[in-house]
Amino acid sequence: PVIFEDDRTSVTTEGLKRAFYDHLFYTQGKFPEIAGLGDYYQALAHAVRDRTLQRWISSVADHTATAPKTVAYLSAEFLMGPHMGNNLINLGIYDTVKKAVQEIGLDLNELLRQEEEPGLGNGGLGRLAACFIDSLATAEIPAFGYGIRYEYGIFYQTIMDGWQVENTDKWLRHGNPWEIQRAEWAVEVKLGGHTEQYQDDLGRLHVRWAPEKTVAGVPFDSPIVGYKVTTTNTLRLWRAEATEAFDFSQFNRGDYLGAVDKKVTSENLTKALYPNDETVQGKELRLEQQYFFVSCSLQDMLRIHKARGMEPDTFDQKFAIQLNDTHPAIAVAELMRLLIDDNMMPWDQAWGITTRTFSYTNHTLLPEALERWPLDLFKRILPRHLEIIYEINARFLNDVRIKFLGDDSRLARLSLIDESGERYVRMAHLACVGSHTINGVAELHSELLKQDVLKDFYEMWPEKFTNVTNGVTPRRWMVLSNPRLTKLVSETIGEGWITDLPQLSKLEPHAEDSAFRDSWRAIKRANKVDLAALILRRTGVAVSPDSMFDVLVKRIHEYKRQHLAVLHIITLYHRLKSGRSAYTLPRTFIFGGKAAPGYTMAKLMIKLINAVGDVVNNDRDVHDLLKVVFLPNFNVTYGQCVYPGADLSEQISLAGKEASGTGNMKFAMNGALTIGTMDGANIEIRDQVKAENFFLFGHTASEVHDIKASGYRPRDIYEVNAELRAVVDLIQTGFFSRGDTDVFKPIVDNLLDHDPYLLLADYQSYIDCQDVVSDTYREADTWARMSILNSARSGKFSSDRSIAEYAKNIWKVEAVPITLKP
Ligand code: 26M
Repeated sequence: PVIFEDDRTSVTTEGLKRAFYDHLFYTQGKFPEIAGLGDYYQALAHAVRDRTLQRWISSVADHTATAPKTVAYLSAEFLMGPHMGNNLINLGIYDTVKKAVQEIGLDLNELLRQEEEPGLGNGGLGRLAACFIDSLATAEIPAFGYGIRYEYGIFYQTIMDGWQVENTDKWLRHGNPWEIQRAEWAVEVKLGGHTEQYQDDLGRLHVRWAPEKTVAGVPFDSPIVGYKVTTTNTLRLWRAEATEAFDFSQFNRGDYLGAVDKKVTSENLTKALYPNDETVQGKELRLEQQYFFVSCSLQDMLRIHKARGMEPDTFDQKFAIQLNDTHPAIAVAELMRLLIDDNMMPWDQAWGITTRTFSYTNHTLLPEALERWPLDLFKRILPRHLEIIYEINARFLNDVRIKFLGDDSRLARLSLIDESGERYVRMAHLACVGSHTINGVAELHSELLKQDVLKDFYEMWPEKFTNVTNGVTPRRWMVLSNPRLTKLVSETIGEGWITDLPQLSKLEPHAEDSAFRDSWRAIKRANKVDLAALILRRTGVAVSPDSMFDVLVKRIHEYKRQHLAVLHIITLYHRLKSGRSAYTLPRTFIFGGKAAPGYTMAKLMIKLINAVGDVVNNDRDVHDLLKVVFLPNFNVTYGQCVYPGADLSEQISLAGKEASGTGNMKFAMNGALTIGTMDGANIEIRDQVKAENFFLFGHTASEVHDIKASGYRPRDIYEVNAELRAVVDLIQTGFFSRGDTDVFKPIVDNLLDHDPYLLLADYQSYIDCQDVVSDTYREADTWARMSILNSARSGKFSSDRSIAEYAKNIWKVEAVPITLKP
């Protein structure tokens, strides 16, 4: 039933056109004649946001009235990507809006390109959070995403002379039409200072935290619309502001500029996203960011809980809180503080509630990514939380002592405090102790957690450990980004696959239908033409859609081994130069990804890719058979063009290092074949698509373990492998650096003398496998069959499946269908 239809709710072409002009005039304040593309985008965005509101408010009203158990996904990052296209898809109004916009004389794609994407994340972890909140809403599960409204998201990357240069990402420059500021639900967050004990009227002892300063947290809400359901959840991101009280006291002392200065300092808290992934530095501001958004979010949940007429003692029955890695792990101590100090709850009761509320997802096995805070820093910022952590630790270690009597080294290993040298608070330990469930993000990763990184915790509480393999949302990563494929698939098997991805298996028989294969290939070709246009626009390099598009896009990291792909490129180049061009399949190597600004080796890897590209792309002997491009500023928006246009997906991390990977899933869904190692979710992708449709190479995680244990000597491999030696020597002798033998020396020396990520050990296997890839690609029909089967068998990798598992096994939450309110 149409609830009430007016300029702000109508989804007819006429209604949408009216709404567009209305916002152009009343929101943008422009006549159509003088409005620009940016104004048109804003007008359309407001028209679309209006159409989310009926569902959004209805969802909030229903959730308030019936108080269902609600998920709170706590994440320091939400890498949302542009909202507009996704909202059009999920609202089911994409085609109508496209038509309305056309009738106005505009092109929807051009309008979509106007949106500055909210890049509030680094990579996989932040993007996973975005896919998960899409799937939560689609599953009609009441949920909040809680995070930080960074003013500057992940930096904007340009390439100058082959080097990465970072610029700030001013994503809020033109305002954010998708958010609503909720000043009325602002909260206060304390920082620093000291604690003191006091007695209440009944003579009971309590602790009071006298902070050095307070900051205000202001929520900014965006609607998260489920796909073709009424449920619309809230992404609530917190912005730090100066508290009124703080300003005022300064002002009264006559120090106006001092007050303004403090205001600026407070606001610095949510200024910028830390652009590191997988390595941590113990920066004070980062700890403040983490505590700030955690405290805001927990206070918010307690407010909602009380507003629904309930007491804190039922909190765990109404909220399931997921910790997205350890970044929000301070929540364990903060909930204890709120229950004990603010709600006067006894310790044991508070601890029961806390451990029944939290669950923790680990995303990494890399030791350098494990968060630990120097004790003195921690104490200076969060004195009360340190006391609480000491108490948690004392009780926990007592349990350990009883379970493993006499095992003192185990106590030291498990302690929440690292006392082996300088003292640290171990955040993963806090997360493990405070959670009822701990999960890894792919089968192998979850196994390695139990055997290695969290072994002692597994031995303490084996029942806490489980696996939830990651997934990605097919709405953004197929329907929105690959409309051509979506049309073909839906015409062939209906539309059920969009919310039930395993239905893609109905495509399998069509792999044997030559007309279907032709359509499939034509779609890939058209997507490659689009991708080639993007590459030309962004790099100036013309690439041919008739070449194989061989793609490696992800954060730049030594463990992800982008430089192994470079060794392959140089191998092919070297073969070509020695007159073997007849065997060379035309390939375009497409790289993209950001390096952490302080990660020198990763930045050098980018320079190497570009240096090799410069030589290869411009060498006439190559006859355009090989092209190497580095697409600058790889982000969600570019991903939407890259995954659909890829022939080959490179997933070449050292086995045992990539927790899961999620790009691998986006490629497979869109019909790319994978060349990959036995790492993360690659293993499960290969299980699904079957070995014969997957290009496997490299040592397994357990072989890697053995190689390292028996004293790995990479130089020995270099000495005996002539082709590898020629390749490394080309880099070493300055062939790609105009004779400069210094610039790439750190990479070469590292490979020959240390090679911690076993590039040389996996080199020959990789090259041989790539030769098989080339031979297979030449058999266009075989490739098309394999491509169809990859997509048809990717159903497991929908985030809908991941969310269903979390909901059933971890959160114990259910769907709550929403009725539209008049
Ligand atoms: C930590 C401290 C200070 C500053 C930044 C960080 C930090 C930020 C992001 C550390 C790690 C971060 O992300 C890690 C990440 O993205 N991990 C990836 O998670 C994906 C989703 O589970 C997996 O698919 C990838 O394999 C894993 O690398």
